[in-house]
Amino acid sequence: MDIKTFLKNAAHVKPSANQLRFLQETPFYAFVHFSPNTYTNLEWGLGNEDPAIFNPTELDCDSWCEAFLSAGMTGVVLTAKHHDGFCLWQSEYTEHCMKNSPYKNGKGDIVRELSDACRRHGLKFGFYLSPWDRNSKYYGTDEYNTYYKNQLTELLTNYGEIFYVWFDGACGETPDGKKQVYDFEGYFELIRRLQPGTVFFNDAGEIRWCGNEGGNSRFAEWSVVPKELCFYNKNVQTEGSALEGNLSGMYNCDTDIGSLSNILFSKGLVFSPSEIDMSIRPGWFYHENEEPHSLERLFDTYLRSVGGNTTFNLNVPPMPNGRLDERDVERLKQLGDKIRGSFEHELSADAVRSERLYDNQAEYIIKLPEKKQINYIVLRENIAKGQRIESFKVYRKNEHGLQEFSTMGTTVGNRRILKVHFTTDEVRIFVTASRDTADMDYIRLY
Ligand code: FUL
Repeated sequence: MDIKTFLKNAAHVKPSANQLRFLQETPFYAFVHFSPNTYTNLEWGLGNEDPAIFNPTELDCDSWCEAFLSAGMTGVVLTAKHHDGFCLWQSEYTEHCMKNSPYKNGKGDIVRELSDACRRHGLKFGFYLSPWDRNSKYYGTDEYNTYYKNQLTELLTNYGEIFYVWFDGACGETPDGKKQVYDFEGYFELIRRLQPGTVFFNDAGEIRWCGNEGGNSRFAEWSVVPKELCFYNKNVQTEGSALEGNLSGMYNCDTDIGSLSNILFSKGLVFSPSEIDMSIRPGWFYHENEEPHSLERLFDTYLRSVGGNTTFNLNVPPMPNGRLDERDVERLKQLGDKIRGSFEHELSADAVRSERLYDNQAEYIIKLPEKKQINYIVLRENIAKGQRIESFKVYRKNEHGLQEFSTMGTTVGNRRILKVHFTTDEVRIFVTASRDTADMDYIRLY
């Protein structure tokens, strides 16, 4: 296929209805790591922990939800089972679960408590079910896949609508060296059947890992990526360019995934947006001696994730008593206040926008009725039709005429937030390169 056709096709790779809803409704959500690790001060439990240690005597999931809402989050993802294999619900398939915790005399069900609380607060609920299981006697054999699917079925059928299932890729060995071959295709097929509206996270999934756990973002983040990289996403929408190449050695930690120079060698393209996952503290689980990250760091990560064409999954680990640490609650509230405060005054509401569209370039002119100080520019492409913009420049009018601001912008996609600082009554966004005619959903000035 010639390059022009390839480019045109790449510009029309579209999200599924589930992905689009996910991106629009849950750009920012909470991760909750809670397991026997909370009581042993570990990050990776061994699987031989006594279920009796798990006893969150003051658990109050409503207060978790209030804290998440105060940050502006719209969903919650709970570690229903981490690598230690302990299940936070009443599983029929193992004794290593809430049945043997003193909490509520063995009748406790944290998945139930949290999913109910989420519904009461208008938050979406999803879960993490670790495929790596250091407790299960089946681990390392075919039977384990059946065990895992049984647990997946319990979670997908007993707790109402699930917006997201987070599949960790970790795959450890048993003490005698057995490694599990995960039947991911089978797991995803089960989700499709039992909860057709769910989106799944996996290194090679419908939502993919950004490649680090420190909140780092890419210079240019594309949701349209080689199918070789997201091979569990079956929604392949274009053929490859037929150029001789091999991208299968690429990994999602690579700094550049979706750029033209890479996708030109792909065998086909899929729509798989990335998620930034990080913890509010250094560890995923609660450790008393750790402090939450600074507001500046979290807000900056928010701008580069939600405002950098990825979603933001921010972990907030409960304490052994089942409550959130006051320091984290306070930080979440500060973060929410900062986000709300930054995007409170939309200055472009009464602006006049005009546009000049060329083949693969475009110019958007936003004229304000009077001069205003602008701190943020937020752009969104009409992502339902695909991701197209490769690069853009920002100009603002001042007494010297139109002046270019700052460095070149890269991708836009679902949302690009630019931090600026100038006073003007006219802003121009010049799309310098696009894979097809740009289709800007909105440009907002704050
Ligand atoms: C990793 C796990 O090993 C960590 O414990 C944590 O759950 C993180 C979100 O994913 O792969």
